[in-house]
Amino acid sequence: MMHSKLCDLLGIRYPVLQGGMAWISDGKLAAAVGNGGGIGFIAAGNAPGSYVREQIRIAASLTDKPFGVNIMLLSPFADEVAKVVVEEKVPVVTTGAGNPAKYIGVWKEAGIKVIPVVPSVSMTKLVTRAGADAVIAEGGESGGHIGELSTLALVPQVCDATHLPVIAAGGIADGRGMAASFMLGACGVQLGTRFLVAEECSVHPNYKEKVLKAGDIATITTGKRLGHPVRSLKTPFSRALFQAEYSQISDEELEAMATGALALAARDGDLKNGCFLAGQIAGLVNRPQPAAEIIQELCQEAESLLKGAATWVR
Ligand code: TUI
Repeated sequence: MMHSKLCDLLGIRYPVLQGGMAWISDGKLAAAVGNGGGIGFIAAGNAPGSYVREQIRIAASLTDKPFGVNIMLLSPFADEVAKVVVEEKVPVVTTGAGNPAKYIGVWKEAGIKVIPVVPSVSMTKLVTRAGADAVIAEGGESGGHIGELSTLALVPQVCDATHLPVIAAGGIADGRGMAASFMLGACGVQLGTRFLVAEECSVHPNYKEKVLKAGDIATITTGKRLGHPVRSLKTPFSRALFQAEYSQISDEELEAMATGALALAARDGDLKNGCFLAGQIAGLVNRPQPAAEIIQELCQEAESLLKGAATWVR
């Protein structure tokens, strides 16, 4: 059975995290992942504290296993959500899209385990000093807001920069990715794209269909000009946004073009105007499955690969 120090730190059976996906990962998905032995995360995204509180209560009603909240630090509601997780006694918080240092003290005092996403060695060192419990080294293969480095280059450099447990993310959707991550020094993995098609994921069916049909070069990165690159599936919208970045239009107009597109994809399944965030590994995700089955399959594959690895050595 796959087991690591991350399981002991978080009180979970398998070292598998479901990544926070704005507008997508809710209390129902987080509970299903928890019941399957991993740990699920409710994505706060750009939502207010009241939404996050509601989803926390839904998750708590569906599982007695631990679950967490992912806080997107660019959100105007980040301060509000930071208080909600304390009030609701959420056991684990992951953060993304920024530096969480100013919250870490309060969260630690409340007994919350803090796991920031780090896109670089410098952010790894900063959050290690600030008191984080573990880090998620997320490579640019991921869907959504991404950093510069690929997972293969980032994970070992992050492992060398901190004594904390490192969770690998970005481009992982099966046991091969999980086994490779452990070889790089990680003691856990975080998956987004594969959980997007979990049966318990309530995203619009068109979104799932797009992920299931995606091939290897189905994604595109936009937002570089505005300083926050975002990976999504190619659609008429994302191609137009990509082209607009290299045109004369102002940053404000560009920003306005992108606003609301995430909700159009996740809630309405709008194939023309929606922004369908997904990782480069979407091409490998071909089957909807219950969350528990995804976790089982992932860990069994990784285990047999790691056990067989000795055949490479004489
Ligand atoms: O956060 C994510 N992925 C996301 S967030 C999101 S919602 C969104 N909405 C509007 C604009 C942008 C995003 C969709 N996908 N992943 C974690 C992640 N964090 N990736 C990269 C980072 C990151 C980047 C910079 C973490 C820290 C950081 O620090 C920079 C600094 O120095 O403050």
